[in-house]
Amino acid sequence: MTRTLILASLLGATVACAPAEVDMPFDGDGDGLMDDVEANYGTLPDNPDSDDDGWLDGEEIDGFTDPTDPADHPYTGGWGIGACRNDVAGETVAVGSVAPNFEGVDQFGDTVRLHDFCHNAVLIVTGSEWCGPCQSYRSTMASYWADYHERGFMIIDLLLETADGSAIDQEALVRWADGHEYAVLDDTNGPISHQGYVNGGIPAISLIAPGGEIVILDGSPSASDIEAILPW
Ligand SMILES: [Ca+2]
Ligand SMILES: [Ca+2]
Ligand SMILES: [Ca+2]
Ligand SMILES: [Ca+2]
Repeated sequence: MTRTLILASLLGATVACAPAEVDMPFDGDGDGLMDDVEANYGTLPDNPDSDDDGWLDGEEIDGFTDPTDPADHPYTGGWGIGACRNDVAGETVAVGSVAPNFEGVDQFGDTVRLHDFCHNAVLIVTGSEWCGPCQSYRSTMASYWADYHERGFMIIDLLLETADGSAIDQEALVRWADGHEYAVLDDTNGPISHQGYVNGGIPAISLIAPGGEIVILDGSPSASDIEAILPW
């Protein structure tokens, strides 16, 4: 077959296939979800961000968040959410029990939920700005983060009070995070910490395994304690 004939037959094949392509799956709004599956998720095929929360419908499905709920979206902090987020049955705050879910506002203004990190080993640290040992412990957290973050390790740092003992605001969260990449949450008056995470002084440190079981409560988790439960 000559080159011209091959070309002609290729062109012919293209023309012959054209009518079928009308029914091919198509992502009309460019959000990563094909038109014909958007209905399955309750999203709109002509709107890339159906709930107007700033995250594309496809990004939300990939990130295990609800593309129809503006209060639920991937984290600005970039922390991955586990597919198991809604399957964790919280029990009580006690060693050997599955930690109940909690939520608090982070340094980016997002609401962070513990069970979103059901696939991670999670270090929970409670401190206050006025507390010297809490300030010192941040270098330990930074070290753990650098060593283990890539292996499924998460830190949730709960902040109770500012340096002068007043309530935490967004500025205080950003100041305390100081560029660190883990989550720092407003825990003014201790709605989270006082569920059982602080039983004496601060910093109070607990360790939760993937799946949500509390392995150390208000104790002194070591690097080897963390390594023993890293998911990957
Ligand atoms: Ca789409
Ligand atoms: Ca859409
Ligand atoms: Ca969205
Ligand atoms: Ca959403």
